[in-house]
Amino acid sequence: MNLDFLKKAEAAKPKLTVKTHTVKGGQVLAERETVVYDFGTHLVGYPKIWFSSVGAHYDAPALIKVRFCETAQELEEDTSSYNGWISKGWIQDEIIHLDVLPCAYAFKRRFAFRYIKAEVMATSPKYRLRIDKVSVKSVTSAPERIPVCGSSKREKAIDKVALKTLSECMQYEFEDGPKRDMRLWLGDLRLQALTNYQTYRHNDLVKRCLYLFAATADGEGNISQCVFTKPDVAPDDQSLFDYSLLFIPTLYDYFKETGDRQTINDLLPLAEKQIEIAKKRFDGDLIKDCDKLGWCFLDWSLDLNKQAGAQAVYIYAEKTLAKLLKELHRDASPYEKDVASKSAKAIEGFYDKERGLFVSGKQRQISYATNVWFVLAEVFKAKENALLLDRLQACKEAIKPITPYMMHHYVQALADSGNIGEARKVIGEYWGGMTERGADTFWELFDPEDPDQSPYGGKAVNSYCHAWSCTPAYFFRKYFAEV
Ligand code: RAM
Repeated sequence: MNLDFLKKAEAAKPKLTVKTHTVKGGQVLAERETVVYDFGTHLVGYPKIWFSSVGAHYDAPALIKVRFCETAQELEEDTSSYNGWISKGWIQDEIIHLDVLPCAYAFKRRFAFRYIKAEVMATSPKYRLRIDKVSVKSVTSAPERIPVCGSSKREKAIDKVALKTLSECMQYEFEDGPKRDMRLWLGDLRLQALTNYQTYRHNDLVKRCLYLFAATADGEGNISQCVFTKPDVAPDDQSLFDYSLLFIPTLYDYFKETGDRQTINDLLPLAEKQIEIAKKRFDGDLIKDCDKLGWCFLDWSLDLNKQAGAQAVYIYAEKTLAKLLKELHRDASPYEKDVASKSAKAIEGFYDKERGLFVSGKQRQISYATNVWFVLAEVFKAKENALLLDRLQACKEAIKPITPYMMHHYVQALADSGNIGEARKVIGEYWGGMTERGADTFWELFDPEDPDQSPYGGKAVNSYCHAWSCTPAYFFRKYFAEV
């Protein structure tokens, strides 16, 4: 652990703003009866419920099941049937005993929710349970309010939800999702930081997160995919090829925004290290494929082949590093040379001239992920890229994005290749698809063709307030000037 970097991260730790929200109770419930409280919007915080008994003196503990839901659909889900590959522990169901009545039960966990559903599992024939009041102390490190923008009702609704999504994920760190995983992930951080620069401008929080990744890099400079902060700061034991490389643009964007030379001087060597480490995955100038799920992320689609997309992310990151070095008046030529040879080899190895699209893996798979990253890497010029994206749109077999994370990159690719109109349309349709389904915050996954998607083997652990989906607030302010 680099203690100097850790110190700098801790010095930038924010204070949280706490707000109390209360809903009135008064409901009297017998066994097996339920009640739902709606707080009107998504909250991240610590709930408390006031209970009392009605009837004779209570003569047995009350047993209650309390469920916290980010969306109304979750209220009716059968969470007990979830058997996926990530922990059931994320499901926001609590079973509590009340031994003394009346009482105020304060939940120790922090929850992310709009709705609270309480179901009485047991009282006794002598008494019924009354819920007198429910309150929540919500927490965020985002400053109070940002005016909503957008030039239509739909855009305004999208922007409002995007701003809310980001502020809910702004805690002591930029969290990926306040329900799950409640921690700092590099790919998410990059998009949160971009949106933050256009909105809350809490730049010290970005700085803290950059130093947290840097402090926890291993002896060789491997940056982990995510960082734990409780009970102590610690890295995850895995890295993702693309996430580690995205440390470079995250640092570059931070520098462009703040001009903070000190942070750059501290972290630039680590940024350069990421290229050196990533290079080991290449055979000459072509990246080797790998069938291990999670060697490289790009998107949550489990069928996605990552080989070509990974090479594109490498080129993108190395180009950004070269740009940064030049701005600092340092020698970027070795990186520029490498970019040129890796780009030429990528065209030779992955570009299907007949189809006019990049393909990936032995199966020559076509996907949005692969092609979008080649557009972002600017392997071709903007005009050619615009045509490539047209062909991609027309290609029926292309694997589509299933996360707002990948969708963000698609919209960015459209904007970079000059098709602002289409970028805006995609935001309206995709993110609008979520607001029109009642989203208060944007979801981790959204596949309009399959709303029940989950890469985890069950929706019960899906997160419905997910950092990487907040970027319409960035696009609106950065690209759609008139809004
Ligand atoms: C999910 C996390 C996070 C993402 C990784 C790759 O489990 O929620 O948002 O960055 O996967």
